[in-house]
Amino acid sequence: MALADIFTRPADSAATASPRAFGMRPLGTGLEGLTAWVDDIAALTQPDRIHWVDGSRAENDALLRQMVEDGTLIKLNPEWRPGSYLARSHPSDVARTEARTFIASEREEDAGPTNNWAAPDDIRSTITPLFAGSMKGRTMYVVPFSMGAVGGPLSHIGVQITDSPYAVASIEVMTRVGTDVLREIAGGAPWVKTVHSVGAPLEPGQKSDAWPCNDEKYIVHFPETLEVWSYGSGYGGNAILAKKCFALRIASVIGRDEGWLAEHMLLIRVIDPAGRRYHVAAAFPSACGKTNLAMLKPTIPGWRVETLGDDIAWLRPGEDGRLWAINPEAGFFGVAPGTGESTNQTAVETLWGNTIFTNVALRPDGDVWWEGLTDEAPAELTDWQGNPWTPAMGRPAAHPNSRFTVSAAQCPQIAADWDSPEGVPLDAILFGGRRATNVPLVVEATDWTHGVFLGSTISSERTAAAEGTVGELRRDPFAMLPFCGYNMADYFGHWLKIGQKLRFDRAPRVFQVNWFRKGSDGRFLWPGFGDNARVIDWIIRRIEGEVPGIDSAIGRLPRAEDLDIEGIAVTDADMAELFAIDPASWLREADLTEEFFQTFEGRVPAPLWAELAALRYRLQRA
Ligand code: OXD
Ligand code: MN
Repeated sequence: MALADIFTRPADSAATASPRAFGMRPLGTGLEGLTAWVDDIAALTQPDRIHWVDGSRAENDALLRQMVEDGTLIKLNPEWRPGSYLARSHPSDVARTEARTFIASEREEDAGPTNNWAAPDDIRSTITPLFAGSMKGRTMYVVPFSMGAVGGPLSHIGVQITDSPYAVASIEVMTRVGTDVLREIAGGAPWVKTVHSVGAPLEPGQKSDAWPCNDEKYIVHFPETLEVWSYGSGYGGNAILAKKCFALRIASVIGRDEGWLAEHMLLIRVIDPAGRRYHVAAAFPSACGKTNLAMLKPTIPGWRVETLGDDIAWLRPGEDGRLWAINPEAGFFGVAPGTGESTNQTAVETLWGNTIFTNVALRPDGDVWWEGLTDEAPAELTDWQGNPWTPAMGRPAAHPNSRFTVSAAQCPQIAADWDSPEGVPLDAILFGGRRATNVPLVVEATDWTHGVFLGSTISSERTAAAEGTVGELRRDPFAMLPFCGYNMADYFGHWLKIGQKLRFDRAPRVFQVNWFRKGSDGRFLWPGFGDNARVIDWIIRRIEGEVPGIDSAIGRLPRAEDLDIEGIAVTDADMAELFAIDPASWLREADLTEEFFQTFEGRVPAPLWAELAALRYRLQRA
C-alpha cells in the first residue's frame, strides 16, 4: 500500500491517539519519522524490495502461498487442518538463544547480573556490519503492530522490519497488524523500533534455503532508545520481536518509567457457581503448565474459566486503586508436545485450523502429530526434520520445543471481551514453580510486600535429576529471569512501588502455588490440571473472607477442611504431606535466597531483606 493512501485516509483513531510519550527518547514521530527510519534500514540492509504490510486477508493469503512455493511452508491437508501449515526450521534454530540475548543499557548496572550486558556503542559497531547488506536478494517487510487493542489506554505500538515472511505471518497472528496502527503513528503516537534479519543475503539468482538463518546470532535490546535488533534466527521467540523482546524486555523498562508492569503471566477469568467473576494472573517458569492453567477446565461442578491470555500480561494501577490487566498479544505461540485431549482439550480444539505449526511431525494423511497429542503414536510419520519415523526408533517425532501459532479468537473458551482495551481488574496473582519438596500446594502472602518477596524467590527444578534437591534449583524470580529488561533488583523495587499505588483493600491478593510436590514415595501428591480449580476455589473464598487462613512461618495456609477434595484420590496423609513445612530445609532455602539477593550487590530493596529476616525468625521459632 502506498503511504500516500495512508496520509489521505481520515485520521479517526489518530485524533484520539493517547498522549503517552516516551519522554525525551529519540523516537521517530509521525509518518515522516517512520519513513525516514525505514529508508535508513533499507540503505543499511539493501533489500531487493520493500513491502509495507497492511494486514489484509489477501496479503496474508499471498504471503502463505509464496512460502509454500518457496518450500518454507508445507500446506496441511485441508480436510483435517484447514488453512494450516507446517514449517521445519533449520535444526540449529529451534529455541530462544539466551546466551546471545543482550541488554545494551548505557550503564552495566542497569542491566544487572541476570542479563548479558553490552555497551550500546560497542554492540552497535558489532552488529551494524552484520546488518549491512544482510537483506540482499530478499524482500524487506515493514510491519506496524499494536500490542493491546489499537489506541487502547494500556496499548503500545511498534514497527518490525524483517526479511522473514514466516516472521510476518506469525506477527499477523500474535499482534494487531496494519494500517490502523499507521494512523496512530501518523497521529503522533510513540512507537518502538524493531529490526530483524535472518542474516542470509542472496546472490543474484540464488534460491533461498527453506529456513534461512545464520550461525551467528544477536538479539539486542536498547532500553534507552527503545529499539530491538535481532540477527541470525528465524525462531519465533527471536523473530517475533513484539513478543518476548518488546512486550516483556522493552515493555518492562517502559513500565518502570511509566508506572506499570510487563509480566510473564497468563490471565484468566474464573466464574464461580453463583456467577461471581474473578480475574487471576499467574506467573510460572516454562514447563510448569501455564497454557494448561490458562485454558483450565474445572473439575468442580458449576465453575468455569474463560481464557484471557496465556503468556504475557501488562498490569497498570487504575484510578480506582485496583490493578488492571490486559493481554497485549492476539494469539498463542505455544509448545505442542504435551498438549493433548486429556491434558488440554481446549488447546487441541483451538488448533482445528488456521494454524502455523513449526517442527511438529507430519502424518501420511497430511495432518500433524506430536508427542502427547494422542496416547499412542501413529505407526509412521515424517519427523520434524523431514525424515521417516516409526515409534520403534525411540526418539521424539516432534521437536520438544515444537510450536503452534494460532489466533486467540479461535480458543473455544476465550472470554468474549478478551481484547477489551481497558482490560480487567485483578483479584489474585499467583506465583508458581515446579517443586518436588518444601513448597506447599498453596500459600497466601500476608500482604503485598510479602507477595513481592514470594515472587522474588520463585525457583523451579532444573531437571528430573535435580528434583527434590534444594541446591539444584534454578532461580526464576517472577518467571521473568530471561525477560526483565533492566536490573532485577530494581524490578523488585518497582513491584513494591506499584503496591503503594493500589488501595490496600483493592490490591490483588498474592499466592504461591505448587502443583508438583511429590510424596516420600516419589509420586505426585496432587492430580493437577482441572483439579487445580480446587485451589482457585480456596483462593477465592479467602478473597471473599469466607474462610480463615492459618498463619505459618512461610505464609497463610488453608485449613484441611477448606480445600475441596471430594471425589479425588487425595488422602488425608497426602494432604499432610502437601502442606508439610520442614523448618530445617526452609532455613537452607533462606540461605540460598540470601546468596541470590547478594548477587545484586546491595540493590535488593530493604523491605525484601526484612522479609527474609522475618522468615528466618519465624522458622527458628517454628
Ligand atoms: C515462551 C517462553 O516461548 O517462555 O513462551 O519461552
Ligand atoms: Mn513464555
